[in-house]
Amino acid sequence: MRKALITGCTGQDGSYLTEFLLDRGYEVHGLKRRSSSLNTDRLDHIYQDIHESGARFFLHYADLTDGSSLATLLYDLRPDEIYNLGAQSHVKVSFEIPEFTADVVAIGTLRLLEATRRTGVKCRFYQASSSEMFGSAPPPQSETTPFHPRSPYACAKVFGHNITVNYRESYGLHASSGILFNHESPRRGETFVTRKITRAVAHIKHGLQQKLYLGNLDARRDWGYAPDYVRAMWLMLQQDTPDDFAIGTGEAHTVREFVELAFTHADLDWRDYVEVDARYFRPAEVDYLCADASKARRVLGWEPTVTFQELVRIMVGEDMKNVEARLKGGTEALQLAVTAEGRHS
Ligand code: NAP
Ligand code: F7E
Repeated sequence: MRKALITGCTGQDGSYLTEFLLDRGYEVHGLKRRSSSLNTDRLDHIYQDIHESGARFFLHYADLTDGSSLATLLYDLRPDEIYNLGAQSHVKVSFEIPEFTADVVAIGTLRLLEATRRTGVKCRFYQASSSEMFGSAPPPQSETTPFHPRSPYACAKVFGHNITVNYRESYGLHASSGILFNHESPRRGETFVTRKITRAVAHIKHGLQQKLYLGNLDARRDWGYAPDYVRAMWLMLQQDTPDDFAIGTGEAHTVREFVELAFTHADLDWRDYVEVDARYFRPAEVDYLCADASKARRVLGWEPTVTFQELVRIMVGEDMKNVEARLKGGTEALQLAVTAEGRHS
């Protein structure tokens, strides 16, 4: 049985990747960091009681800011594949906590690579690089586009990317970087723009919210569907030769277009509800990201399966259902959470 270790297991991508690997028969070990309240909501539905025979999903306390915890985990588990998804991943927040962001995103990656090298574990390594690294470089962006990062987060990701390439070249590590463009889902963090919009649509439709305050409506992003993107991560580690791949749909839309479509799904006119609040502007913006993912199509055979229109529909639909379930005071979600508490110590 192949064994995978995922940092950032409790995040959007980590939860989809866990499902994807369990479906393929892997034993999956997730790194979770200590928090004062439960932080495993996205994994509750796949929780397996470790006391039951046949359990293939395990969570371990560790932290990308704690090198010894990473080395211990690697030494004990000896995984075949490592997926480094852990990050302070919010671009705007990275301007407010730049040192922490760099510590987790840049040095955290180095700590994990170094732990891999020092423990001598023979494994394949995936680095979650980001289209934010391209920053102000004009679209379309591909693996060969020069980086021009525009935030502490993006600068830290450039370091994480370069150090991954360096460990590949210096030590022969099978290390690949996925330069992923924005990818979203109903599990997207609530403060990223897409989820902020789709939640607001559901709240407004049910009379729970009056206004939606947003920042720059003119920014263009290449938005895809997260489950498609975790498949690309896995495909990269199945190649004989490690390499870097840009992953995106090749289609960009403005934030305004996302807003308009999301409100239309709920039969609402966005102009009645959306206001611009400069608080959400960034000190430096990334105006236009759009992927040239032709290398991934050619080498990995990767294609996105969900269009922009479908993505918006899926996200609005799920947030509508969430609100309706909460309004009905259903017990199903509560039951899941209670069952999952067994994993916390
Ligand atoms: P996310 O939902 O924000 O998840 C981030 C994960 O990192 C969470 O599990 C978080 O744990 C964990 N984490 C944060 N600080 C940590 C630390 N000090 N030590 C260990 N783990 C830590 O992010 P995502 O959208 O799934 O993205 C996954 C990765 O891909 C990230 O590296 C992100 O930067 C990168 N990326 C994302 C996109 C995108 O569009 N989604 C595009 C390109 C690249 P908690 O749950 O405890 O907070
Ligand atoms: O912003 C604009 C904002 O925060 C998208 C992360 O996963 O993808 C993500 O980074 C755009 C920006 O994502 C609001 O100014 C307007 O232009 O959803 P976002 P991001 O910054 O593109 C990359 C690839 C990553 O790697 C990151 O980890 O939307 N925008 N109004 C807003 N953004 C937010 N968050 N909130 C607003 O109110």
